[in-house]
Amino acid sequence: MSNNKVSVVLGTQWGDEGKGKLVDILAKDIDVCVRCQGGNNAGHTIVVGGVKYAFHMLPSGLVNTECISVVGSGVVVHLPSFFEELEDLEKQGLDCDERLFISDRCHLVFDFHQIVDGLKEGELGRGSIGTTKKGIGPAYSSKASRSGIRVHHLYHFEEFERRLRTIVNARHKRYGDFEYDVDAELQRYRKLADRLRPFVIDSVEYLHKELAAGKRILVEGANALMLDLDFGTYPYVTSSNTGIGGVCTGLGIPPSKIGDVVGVAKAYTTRVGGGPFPSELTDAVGQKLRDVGAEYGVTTGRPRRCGWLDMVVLRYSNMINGYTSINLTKLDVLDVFDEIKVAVSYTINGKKVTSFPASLEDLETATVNYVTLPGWKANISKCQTFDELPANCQAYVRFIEKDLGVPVKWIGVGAGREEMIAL
Ligand code: 2SA
Ligand code: GDP
Ligand code: MG
Repeated sequence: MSNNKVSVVLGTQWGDEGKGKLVDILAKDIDVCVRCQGGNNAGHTIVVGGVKYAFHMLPSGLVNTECISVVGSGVVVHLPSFFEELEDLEKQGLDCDERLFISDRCHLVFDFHQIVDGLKEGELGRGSIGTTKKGIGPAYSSKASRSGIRVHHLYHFEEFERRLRTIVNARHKRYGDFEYDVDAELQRYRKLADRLRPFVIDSVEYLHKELAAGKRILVEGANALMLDLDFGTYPYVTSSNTGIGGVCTGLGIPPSKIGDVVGVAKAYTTRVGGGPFPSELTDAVGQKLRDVGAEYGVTTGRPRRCGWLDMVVLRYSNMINGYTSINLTKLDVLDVFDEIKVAVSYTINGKKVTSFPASLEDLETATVNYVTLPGWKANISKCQTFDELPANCQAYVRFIEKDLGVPVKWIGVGAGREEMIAL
């Protein structure tokens, strides 16, 4: 990871590629770990010495006790969850004292946003997005419509109260009479404001000063490119820019300060929630991927939809994010398959399509063109170098690398911190 430049870890597919694990590994060589978008909809799992840590809103860099962590201004924060997550980590023995900060520009997620998230999903019925119901979409809606409430408002409480009453009234007008006690909420937030005060910083000034001092900064992307508000499978997306653009807008860092951009790609594909997934397997093979890969949501416990690796998705994701290297993860999950398929193009209305289409209607009629590669039918979880991997496994990695034109620098062969091959 380079000095004077910000390094970035981003999800290349629909999330849950194993970003948290890579961030934790890189954290030993960095000074500051930052989240730039999303909220506690994310679920990043880290396994160290058999102990499992689940991160939702806080940066995964916290596992490394030398690392400072910052919740950047583009993140939407549900304060009660912020403190719950912190308490859970401290109960697991992580001392986070004086090494966790939050931007004064973060927008707040309130319980009413979470209620509205559920109501909106209910209105959509069968076409629902399948959100995590953490209030992420409604909070970013408040932000975009300029009625949001930011962390700094907590310290001008009259303004905070005025804004809260106004926004809750507006939501009642739109969604009718849901249960929400504004007076009790105000009392709760007075206390939360005091508790939060030591964590609050101007993150723009902080990060730029650290960069100028030669500190190494690592950005932990949450969710993934195919869930990006602009470039994902809209409307089946999250409500933030999960791609490289979200790093600049969510931190106040210019593109010229961005160095390495590591794309984390699962060796197959998963997705949680609704929306198109061209290489999805709804048969026994998909179930096998789910069982072997333990594909269940970290935040909601939902079973993840599973399918083969899709190079159309990865190439599209790379065009937008410009990966300088790839971390291929969960390659060990493919150990049990006789043969492995990889999607290389789609055919839509008789035409071969090699980039990811915008229209969900077109995607629905797409047939997926696969190539089939031989499996390796061997346990790779103990392999520590590329050379130790079986020949067919090496060929699978090289196939992806060649198709994408980006070097694979890390290969995940198990959930543990040490189960990662560096190339
Ligand atoms: P939201 O809640 O508004 O962001 O949901 C919108 C869509 O984004 C998807 N989404 C996710 N997809 C994968 N993993 C996520 N985090 C958790 C995890 C998910 C979980 O790590 O397992 O526990 O279920 C995540 N967060 C949001 C979501 O499924 C919707 O499709
Ligand atoms: P994130 O949201 O991208 O950080 O990923 P999640 O934590 O939601 O999901 C990835 C899951 O796979 C977690 O349970 C990880 O512990 C696990 N994992 C990460 N890398 C590997 C790997 O290389 N092999 C296996 N078997 N599991 C992995
Ligand atoms: Mg996850």
